[in-house]
Formats: sequence, structure tokens, C-alpha cells
Amino acid sequence: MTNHKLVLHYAPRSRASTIRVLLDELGAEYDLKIHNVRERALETEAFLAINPLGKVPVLQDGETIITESVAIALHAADLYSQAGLTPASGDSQRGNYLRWMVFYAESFEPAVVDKAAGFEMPQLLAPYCSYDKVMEALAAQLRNAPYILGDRFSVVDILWGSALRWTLMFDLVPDWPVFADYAERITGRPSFQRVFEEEAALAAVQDESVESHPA
Ligand SMILES: N[C@@H](CCC(=O)N[C@@H](CS)C(=O)NCC(=O)O)C(=O)O
Repeated sequence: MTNHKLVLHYAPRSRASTIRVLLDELGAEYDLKIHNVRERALETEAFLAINPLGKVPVLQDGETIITESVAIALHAADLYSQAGLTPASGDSQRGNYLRWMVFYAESFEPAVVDKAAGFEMPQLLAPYCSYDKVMEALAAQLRNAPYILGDRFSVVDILWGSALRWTLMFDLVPDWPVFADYAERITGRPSFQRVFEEEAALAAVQDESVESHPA
């Protein structure tokens, strides 16, 4: 238990879904602030005061505002370390855990987004070397064990399971069985399935609201 008052700014079918699953897996108590992206709710003055980039997820922890999925995940994982999903400082897996959390934001996402946009970044300029190298490094990490940290399921798997699910869906990563099997293993967990179900219903309500009150 913590006495932190958490509020998650969330929109269905977005990176905020991953954080919702993560908070549920950690057993965190939090309030959900639901936004409708199609109603341009993230472009309002009130929301831009929270995140000037106009993006979700955002986690408010009391007076502190945390943006960026990886920062939110690290913060929540440490707050709820008693859930047993966070290698603590001093744990022999802590470095590996941090490596793969940051690799997601620093190398994987830029590589995937550049590829989707058709940019071929020169290796010397690209902080991730090359798209192919990123994919090979990730596949090598996943090939010999069920989870990123070997036999131990941790917070970092929530991030990667979710990322591989949506990047496979949009053909942004190679359709290698190692990626598909891993994504299925992680997102088949009841925590993911519950959020997917709830947000399918919520997205339908949001879509209907946009269609009945077009801008
Ligand atoms: N770097 C950010 C990316 C956040 C982001 O791209 N969020 C998307 C949803 S997946 C968003 O809010 N899009 C709404 C918009 O741009 O209007 C993170 O990791 O949290």
C-alpha cells in the first residue's frame, strides 16, 4: 500500500492502455481520467497545461506530473515494488531491467517510427544504429526464455508485450514467431484481456459521441 494519490490520464487503444494494465498488475489504486482523442480533448488548454505535448499517458502523483510511458512505468513499478514485478536497486537483474525499459523508448520506438515514415537514417546519425539491428537484438533477448528477464515476469514485459502486439498488428516489425509468441504470452494475461474488453466498449461509446456531435 502507498498513500500516493494517482490519477491516470487515459484514452482507449493508446499507449495509456499499457499503463492501465501495468497499474492493475501492480495492484495500484488510481483514478482514471478518460479523454476522447477524437473530440480533441488532448488539445484543450486544460490538458496542455498538464502535458504541453498533448499526449497520453500522463500520471499525476499528487502534485507531480509524469509524462512518457517509460518514466511512468518506472515510477509506478518502484512505488508498488511489493507486487514483486520490479527488480530493486541492488538486485542482479536491475541493470538488465533498466536496459530494456530504456531500449524501448530510445531505440525501438524511434526505429519503428522512422521505418513507418519511410526514413532511412544513416547508421552514424541514428541513435539506434539501424532498424534491422534493433529487431535482431530484441529477438535474441526473447529467443531463449519466456520473459525479458529470463524466467521472471516483470514490469518490462508489460511494456514489450503491448508494444509487440501493436507493432505486429500494423506490420511495423518482422512477423517472426519469436515476437508473435511473446506478444501472445504477455497480452494473453487476464490483466490485458480485461482492459481490452473494457476499452472496446468505451471506444464504441466515444465513437458514437463523436458521430452524434460532429465538430
Ligand atoms: N513518448 C510518449 C508517446 C505518447 C503518445 O504518442 N501518445 C499518443 C497515443 S498512443 C497520443 O496521445 N496521441 C494523441 C494525439 O496525438 O492527439 C510516451 O511514451 O508516452
